[in-house]
Amino acid sequence: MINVQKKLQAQATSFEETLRGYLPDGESVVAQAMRYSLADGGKRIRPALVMAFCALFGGEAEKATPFAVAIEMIHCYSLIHDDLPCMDDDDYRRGRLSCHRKFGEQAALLAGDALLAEAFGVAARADCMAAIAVLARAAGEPGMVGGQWLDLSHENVEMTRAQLDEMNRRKTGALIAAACELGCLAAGATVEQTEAARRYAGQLGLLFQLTDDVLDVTSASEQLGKTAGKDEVAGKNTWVALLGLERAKEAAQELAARARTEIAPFAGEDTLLFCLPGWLVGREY
Ligand code: GRG
Repeated sequence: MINVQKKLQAQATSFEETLRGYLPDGESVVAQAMRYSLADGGKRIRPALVMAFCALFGGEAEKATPFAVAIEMIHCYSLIHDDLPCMDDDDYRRGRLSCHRKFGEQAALLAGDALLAEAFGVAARADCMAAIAVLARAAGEPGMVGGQWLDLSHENVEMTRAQLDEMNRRKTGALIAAACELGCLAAGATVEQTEAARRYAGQLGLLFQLTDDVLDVTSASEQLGKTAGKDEVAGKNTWVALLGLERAKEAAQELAARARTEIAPFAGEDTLLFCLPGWLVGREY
């Protein structure tokens, strides 16, 4: 069994080295806010997925790098906007002040917008139109933005399990699925390989949000680096609200098992892709 946490941390350190070459170098407050939100912290799971799928299917790391950077830029933009007062309104992110608390709402909104634009510029360097389409769909209304709207528009309105799945598949799962698919594109994976990656990503995306919901209830703010216990206060639809804590934890095990089953024909038991679902079930941050 590999040590997933150690591997993710080592990959995050190496990715942050790469990311330095892509940071905006402007002096404006917006550029400072972009650097602040991109530069430090974060588990960097989405770039790790891009690189892992590229390697799994025999691609070269250099081909996947622009996609890894682009997807992390989109993720960081989403965190900036998610923390704004008109969204989920949080003062902390990754253990420090959220972007708008540090730089003001106007600069934070624009930093998020600029990161989204920059992400497409970086991805375009790989000269792959299919990748641009994957990113656009995952980030936009069919994906993350649409999922965020379902979340915000259903505060204090109870969802069914199907609606909860749909929200999570779009809000959190779409970007995770795009990361896996971009790795496949960078490697020139076959249709069969790409379809397996999509099925794995489908389980992983749901699992990722499920464990995020559990941590909101079970962890302290210091551990999470953001304010804990907010979901219930805000009347959010979460796995914990729908199933209760214990059943939610069981569902996490089920999703992890399904993700492993999907990837097992391609990735050995000592790989990050095989071990990541199990690590997510027990993650502490
Ligand atoms: C377009 C105005 C406007 C807003 C959009 C897109 C959006 C706002 C919000 C995105 C939804 C969102 C933030 C979903 C949560 C996904 C999630 C679990 C994030 C945490 O990801 P981690 O744990 O974070 O990977 P780190 O800090 O490790 O990178």
